[in-house]
Amino acid sequence: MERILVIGCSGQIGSELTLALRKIYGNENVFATDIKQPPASILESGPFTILDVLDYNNLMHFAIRYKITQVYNLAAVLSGNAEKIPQQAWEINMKALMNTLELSRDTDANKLFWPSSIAVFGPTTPRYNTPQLTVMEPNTVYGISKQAGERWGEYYHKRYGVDFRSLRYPGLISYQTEAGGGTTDYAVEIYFEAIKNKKYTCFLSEDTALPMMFMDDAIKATIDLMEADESKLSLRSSYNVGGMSFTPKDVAASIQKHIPDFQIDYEPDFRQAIADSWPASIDDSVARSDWGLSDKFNLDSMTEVMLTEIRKKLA
Ligand code: AKB
Repeated sequence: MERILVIGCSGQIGSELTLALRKIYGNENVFATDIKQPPASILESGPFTILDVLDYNNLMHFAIRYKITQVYNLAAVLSGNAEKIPQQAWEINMKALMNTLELSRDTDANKLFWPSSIAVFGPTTPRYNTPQLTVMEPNTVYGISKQAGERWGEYYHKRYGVDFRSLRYPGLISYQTEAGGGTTDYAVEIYFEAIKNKKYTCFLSEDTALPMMFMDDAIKATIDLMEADESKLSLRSSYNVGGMSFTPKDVAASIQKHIPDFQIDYEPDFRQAIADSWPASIDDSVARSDWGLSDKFNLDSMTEVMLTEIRKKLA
């Protein structure tokens, strides 16, 4: 019987992943935790505890007390916010990871999921169809922490047998919980603003292509990776996940198919330099052949779901 700890259940990924895990493993077996209150759907469907991943003693006592066997550690300061507080972001991102690696080594919570990101790549990386193995010289504090984290995960797997699994998420797009502090956030905000005000000022320039994925596909990929037979995993750093690739101009055109008078203008800020250092598209063939990564949504099918669901939510 699996007993799962989700750290960061109130965030963009956590709020949806927790519910998906509860459907599979049973509400009472998925322990949602965060330092802030989660949405009602999480509070009402199963256990929730305020827990700070940076407090190792508490974390360890929690895992032992509830006989945790798997951990999803989703706590992180994202790329845009991290550039405002580089030292703190480094400390938080690395300590959160190291505490869960130690937890997996010290207790029965041996299986650990930790999200990496396309931010591990940098300006010297091939920009199109970026391969799994390539030059990686990230120049953002978030990217440096994700790259170091991948190395630590692989190290704990080889040295201590921790069942570390990870995906390099592209920008994730969802209608449930808004993104917080990332460079790809525009691709979520644009849908909310299209419905609320029929206009959006984008903080990236119109031709900035980035890899993106609809949340349903990301949740499925995450659970598929965690459920994959160990023998199928040829790498224990982190798998490239491509999803789709589009620019702000492409999303605007996709929205205009449903809201013809939607308007967009562009005022690039400091996040433009971050986006310019990241890949435009990703080669995820290793994940596809190792454990069967597959995704369903393209830009137009995602736009349809986003607009329909946000309308319902705001009604
Ligand atoms: C961010 O923009 O910081 C994140 C990411 C791509 O990891 N969404």
